[in-house]
Amino acid sequence: EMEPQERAFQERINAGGKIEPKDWMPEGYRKNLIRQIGQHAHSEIVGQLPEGNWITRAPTLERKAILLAKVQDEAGHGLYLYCAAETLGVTRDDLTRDLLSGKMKYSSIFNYPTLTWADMGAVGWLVDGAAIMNQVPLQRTSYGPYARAMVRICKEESFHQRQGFDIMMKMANGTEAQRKMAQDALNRFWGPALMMFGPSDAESVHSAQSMAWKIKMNSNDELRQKFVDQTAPQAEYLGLTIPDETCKLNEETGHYDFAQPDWQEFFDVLKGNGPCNTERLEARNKAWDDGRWVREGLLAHAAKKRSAKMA
Ligand code: FAQ
Repeated sequence: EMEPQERAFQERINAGGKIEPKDWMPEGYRKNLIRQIGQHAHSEIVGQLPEGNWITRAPTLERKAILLAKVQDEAGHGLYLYCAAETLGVTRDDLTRDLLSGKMKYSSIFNYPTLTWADMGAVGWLVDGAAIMNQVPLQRTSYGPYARAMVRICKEESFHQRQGFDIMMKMANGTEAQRKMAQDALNRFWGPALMMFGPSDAESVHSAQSMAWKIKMNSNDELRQKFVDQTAPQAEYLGLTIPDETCKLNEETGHYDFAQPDWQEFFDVLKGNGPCNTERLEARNKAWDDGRWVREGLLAHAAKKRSAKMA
């Protein structure tokens, strides 16, 4: 039986109302949002690393400027999301500490290496493509600050997806070596991109409650299917082959059939055993340690200003 306060809260959500920071909310709602928004923010921050790896090696000045802008956008997304999480009573320092210690998760996808320039195409096309599929519905999520952060993030993600597809077009229609590189990138990123939507609905721990609270608007399997339906025709347009022989349009359902990714690999990556987990956490810890003098300098400057004002 729900308490009257909780019932009113649920009714407001059912009616499409927004919950704002100072409103009453169940502790579970607050905790679940901190978890999801925090992980989302960490994904944006760690997500800079695979592409940051190629900024110095982009093939032209134009490609370099575009990639640099895209990676900076991801940093910005992380910051809006940390701000959204802070409205729930955690600090950015708390969240950062839990990322750096490995206690909090970030998206599994960023634990895979980016081996060639074509990977910049595959990441933009598939990873940002999957991110948008998940984030467009989140613009209608019940928590106001999260929903509003999503509006701007989605605009930027659309540009990211387009720039990735543009790289894939160039590579797929380039020399034979370039076409092979594009196909190889698709082969490596297909499964991990499908994993971005989370485990199957049957295995998803949070989906039922998150959907009732509209923290999540769709189930993991629903969004994964939409992603395949959108992406399969794009692969065909590029003249590339999805590494799944069963991936075909099913005339009866109107959807593409597809094989499940390797879920054992997914759970291994979540446990910290993916190809780049250690490297990613080391890079973030090093950035935090190397930035200590900046934080200390800013704090010292603020303290000096405060005491000057008091004098
Ligand atoms: N990776 O019960 P569920 C981006 C965990 S886009 C790692 O189904 P939930 C943009 C899950 O946390 C990527 N962990 O979980 C970009 C839970 O563990 P916990 C970020 C995963 O939350 C592009 C457990 O498994 N986007 O960064 C993953 O209901 C290019 C059970 O799973 C978002 O975060 C995974 N793939 O559904 C940046 C979007 N999947 O916490 C740079 C918002 C599941 O109990 C370059 N988040 N887990 O220990 C969501 O929509 C949801 O959180 C899901 C997962 C759909 C990701």
